[in-house]
Order: sequence, then structure tokens, then C-alpha cells
Amino acid sequence: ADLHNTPARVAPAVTDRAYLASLKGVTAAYVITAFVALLIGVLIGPLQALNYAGINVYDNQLLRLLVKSYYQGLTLHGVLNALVFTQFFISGWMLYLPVRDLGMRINTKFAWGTYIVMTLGLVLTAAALLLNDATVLYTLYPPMMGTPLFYIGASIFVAASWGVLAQVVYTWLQWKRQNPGRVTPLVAHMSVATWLMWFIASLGLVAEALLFLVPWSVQTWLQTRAGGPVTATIDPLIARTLFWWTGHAIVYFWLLPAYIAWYAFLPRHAGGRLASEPLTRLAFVLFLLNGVGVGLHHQFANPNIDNTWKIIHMFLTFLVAIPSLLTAFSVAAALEDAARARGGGGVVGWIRRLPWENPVFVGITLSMISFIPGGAGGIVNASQAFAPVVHNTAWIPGHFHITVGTATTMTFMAVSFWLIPHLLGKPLPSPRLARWSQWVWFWGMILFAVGMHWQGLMGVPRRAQVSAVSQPEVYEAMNVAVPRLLTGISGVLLLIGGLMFFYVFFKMVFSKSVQDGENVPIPYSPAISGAGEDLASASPLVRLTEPLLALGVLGLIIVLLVYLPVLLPMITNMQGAPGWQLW
Ligand code: HAS
Ligand code: HEM
Ligand code: CU
Repeated sequence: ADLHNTPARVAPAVTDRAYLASLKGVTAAYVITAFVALLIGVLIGPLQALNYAGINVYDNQLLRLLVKSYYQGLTLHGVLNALVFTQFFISGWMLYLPVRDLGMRINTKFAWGTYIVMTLGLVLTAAALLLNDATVLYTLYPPMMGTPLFYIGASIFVAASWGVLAQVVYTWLQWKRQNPGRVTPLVAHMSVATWLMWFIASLGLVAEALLFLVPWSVQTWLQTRAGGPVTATIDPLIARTLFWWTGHAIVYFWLLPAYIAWYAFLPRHAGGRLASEPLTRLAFVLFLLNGVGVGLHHQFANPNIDNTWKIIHMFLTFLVAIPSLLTAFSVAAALEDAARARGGGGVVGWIRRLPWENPVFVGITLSMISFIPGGAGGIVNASQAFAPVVHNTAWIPGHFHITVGTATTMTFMAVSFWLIPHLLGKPLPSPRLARWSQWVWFWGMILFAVGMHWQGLMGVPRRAQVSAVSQPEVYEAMNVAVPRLLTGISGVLLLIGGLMFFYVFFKMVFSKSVQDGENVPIPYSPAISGAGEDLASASPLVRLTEPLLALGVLGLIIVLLVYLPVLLPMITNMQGAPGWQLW
């Protein structure tokens, strides 16, 4: 078979309209809940940017009614943006896509049930946060301690993601049974690989919560209520290590769903073709194999971990940059192919021929451009030689606002510009404003990144209310007037860009349905090099990347190999610490 120039896929038609409406409904529920969380999280961000501009707004009485401290705000910001927004969006996006891609029928009652459980987890967690009972930051670092409600809510929240995961993997296995010898279609392949990666990744956090956080907080709570001495303790090092088992890989749980949009759909928005389906499958499999066992790069500064293991995790981190470099090559090739098809020429002149009038294209492409320095900064962070310079400084928030704040967030924003019309039949109200929101957000994040990376290099710490230190001259003496100014301006730009986006988004959501959503098709891209349909005639790479379950088992074995030698000495030498409530 000629695998070149595979025509664009069309999702198998669904004839049962009531079923389709229910499937789309639950997806839309996930996506809309995600953006409500992001709205609240994003409103807090500029206050923090002002802090890093030397302006303290936390003494304001009105604000004090809402957040008691800088750290309560920071916890809400981290949890709502990085944990809640992402997981809700991804659960909708990566449930809907593989189901449509495979043309399978799922039990939508189960899907709605999972949504309800996830929302319940969110409500419990949010209640604890808003009551200032869990100001422990989104990394949940013990011995800072929240109430049991918080940890139980968070556990329910993560468990609900397993519900979606199970439904997708089960549906895929069913499809495999009904279609023996067929190659899994690309989007389904990417989705299943991502969910399996998340399963392996989440084990660390689940172990941390069930074995340590929940028992410790419940015991402390009971002992406090009994008025007796509090003897419950926790080992902070074990907790951190289990956290980063999940905590690094979670960034790929945020990134890979965006990669799905970059690989499978962006070329279509740009009027071009995906470079290679087999290579795309390889990238996702590399994340499945190597995405999780690298978490020690967050713990270079932690004592009592053998440096050999820190170095091994460092090298494995460098290896896991490879599938992202593959992605950079692939998406750049796809865009160049698209621009040349539209008559573009020159070494870089073709860039002007891309569809810069299309808000979906603009948001996704700007998010990719910002991810180039974001990813490069990640490699700096991972280098044991540089880490001591940047660790725990403002450099780090600089790094992750041009990864999760753009590659993930902007991509999801831009996706919503076609996804909501597709799901709900409500057209995008103002493409112009939508486009502008992405440009303003992009420049906001770029300025933010410059300001924060710069401040970090000058030694300004992260997670510090630097605008309220008792000796302001210490901060003044750090020579950061310019980056402080840039950070402050970026906060204002991001507020404006964010409000523009939310205006468009909610105007769309609250408008009347005026079209059949299926008239806005899922924008599958054709491929220059396809994967084919039959496994028997497929290339060795396609055959190698097909058995995702087996590859997932291999991925889990790798994680155990690089984590058990780190965890075992900790478990045999537990050091208990009592809980603290600081703010
Ligand atoms: Fe990171 C800390 C290392 C990627 C998020 N990271 C964080 C934290 C977050 C985060 C939230 O090694 C803070 C955690 C905390 O609170 O303490 N990170 C890496 C490395 C990568 C990486 C090596 N991070 C991400 C992604 C994130 C994310 C993705 C979210 C989505 N990170 C670290 C380390 C730390 C860290 C240390 C701890 C620091 C410390 O000291 O505490 C890599 O995966 C990056 C690989 C990416 C690339 C870029 C490829 C570029 C592409 C775009 C191409 C675009 C084109 C556009 C071609 C190599 C794919 C063309 C367009 C045209 C118009 C032509
Ligand atoms: C932390 C600003 C949007 C995720 C921070 C910090 C600032 C900031 C200044 C550092 C605070 C500190 O270290 O003390 C902003 C602004 C935003 C924005 C101005 C846009 C309006 C986002 C988005 C995400 C995000 C969209 C993710 C989806 C985080 C996370 C932290 C953080 C995870 C770390 C919290 C912690 O250290 O515990 N943000 N942010 N932010 N931000 Fe944002
Ligand atoms: Cu990491």
C-alpha cells in the first residue's frame, strides 16, 4: 500500500443522536468546569506578579476577606490552574477524542458518574482551600499539613481520573478485539499511550496519599480533637520522593494532550499535513517508557539520596527531551509544508503565509513558540551543575509559565475555539477578539518569563512574599529594578489577555446553539507518511509501537528499577516529623 499522502481521516459517523448528545454533553461539562477553575486561578496570578514587582496588595482588607495570606492565594493558584484546570480539560478531551476516533460506543452513564465523582473531589478540596485549612501549596510538601478533608478530596479527585482512564483503555481493548490485525488510529493511539503513562505516573501520588498523607492528617485531627498529645508524624523525604514520582510525569500528562492538538490537528488548521504518523507514535511511546522515572531532578537539593541515583535520573531526563525534540522537528515540518502549499517561500519567509487570521492556529502556534525557551530552560534545570543556581529561585516559575502556562494552557484555550462549536453547536462569537486574546497572553507570558528568569538569576527566591519583607533594602540591593518592572507589566497584560479570552469563551458557552456541531468536524490532518491500516503490511516501527499495554508494563518496570533503590533506604530509615500549620 502507498502510505504517502494519506487522506485526512473523518471520524466514524454516529447515527444515534441521543447518544452523541450525551457523549458531547459530558465532554463539554469537563471542559467548561476546567475553564471555570482556570478563571479563578488566573485572577490570583497578577497579584503574585505584582508581588514580584515589589508591590504588596495583601494588606488590602477587601482582599483579606477572600484570601488570608499570600500563601493561601498561591496554593489556590497552583491547585486550580495546574491540577484542576488541566485534569478536567484532559479528562474531557482525552475521553471524547479516542471514543470518536475508534467509532466505539461507550456507557455515557459511567462517564457522567466519573465526572460527578471528580467534581465531588474538587468541591471537598476547594472547600478546605477556601477555608484556609490546607495552605500547603500545590506540591503538598509535608510537614506542612492540611485537614483530612483536603487530602481525601484530592484522593477522590485523582481516583476519578482513573475512571476516565479505565473507560478509555477498556474501549480501546474492545476495539482491538473487534478489529484484529488493524493499526490503532493515531489519535486513539496517542490518547491511550498518554492515559497509560498517567497510570504509572499517578502511582506515586496515590501511595503518598493513602499510605502517608491521609493517615497522618486523620490521626493528627483525631488526636487534636481528643485534646491529647499529638504523636502522629510523617517522613517529609518519602513524601517528597513519592510526590515527584508523579510530579514530574504529571507535566507530560499536561503536555501530551496538547501534543495531540499539535500533531493531529494543527497541520489541518494550517492547511497542511502531519509529517509522519509512525514517528508520532514513537514520540508517545518514548514518553510512556521514559516519562516517569526521572523525578529526582526535582530533588537534587534533598539530602539522604545517593548521588548516583540523582545522576541517573539526570541522564534519563536528558533522554526524555528527545521525543519533544522529535515533536519540534515534526510540527515545524508540518507548518512549513502547509505554508509552501499556500505559496510561501524563502528560508523563513514562508512563516508569513501561515493562516495568522485563524485564532485556533494563532493560539496553538504561539504556545509552541514559547515552548522552545520553556523546554530549553527545563534542560538547564535538569543539569546538576546548573540546578543549584536556579533551584528555588524565581527562575523556576519563569520556566513553567512558558510550559504549562502556554504550551498547555494556550493550546487548550485555542482548542476550545473549535471544540465548543463542535460539541455544542455554538459558533465562536468573535474570532478577532479570540485571536487578540492569544497574542496578549503570549506576550504576557514571554515578558513574565523574561522578568522571572532574570530575577531568579539575581537570586530572588520563588514562593516568597518579597514585596512584604521586613527589610525591603535586601530585595532592593539585588539589582532587579528592570526585571521587576517587566514582571509587573506582564501581570497586567496577562490579566487583560485572560479576561479577553474568558469573555469570548463564556459568551460562546452561554449563546444559543445555532448549528449542528458535526458541521464543525474534528480537524484531522492528512499525513505525508501514514501508519497504514493493516498491521501485517505496516512498517516495523508501527508494529513495535502498537502493543501499548505491553509497553506500559515495560515502562512500569523501568520506573520500579530507578525508584525502588531510592525508596527502600528511606523506608527502612523513616524520620517522622509532626505537622505544621504556618499560615
Ligand atoms: Fe519542567 C520544574 C525540567 C518540561 C512544568 N517544570 C517544573 C515545574 C513545573 C514544570 C510546573 O530538571 C515546577 C515544579 C515545582 O513547583 O517545583 N521540564 C524539565 C525538562 C523538561 C520540562 C527537562 N516542565 C516541562 C513541561 C511542563 C513543565 C512540559 C509543563 C507542561 N522542570 C524541569 C526541572 C524542574 C522543573 C529540572 C525542577 C526545577 C527546580 O530546581 O525546582 C523537558 O520535557 C522539556 C523538553 C522540551 C523541549 C522543547 C521542544 C520544543 C517544541 C516546540 C517547537 C515549536 C516550533 C514552533 C517548532 C526540548 C516541541 C514553530 C513555529 C513556527 C511559526 C515556525
Ligand atoms: C506560581 C503568576 C497563570 C501555574 C506563580 C507565580 C507567579 C504567577 C508570579 C510565582 C509565585 C511565587 O513563587 O511566589 C501568574 C500570572 C498568571 C498565571 C500573572 C496569568 C494571569 C498560571 C497558569 C498556570 C499557572 C495558567 C497553569 C495552568 C502556576 C503554578 C505556580 C504558579 C503551578 C506555582 C505555585 C507554587 O509555587 O506553589 N504564578 N500565573 N499560573 N503558577 Fe502562575
Ligand atoms: Cu520535572
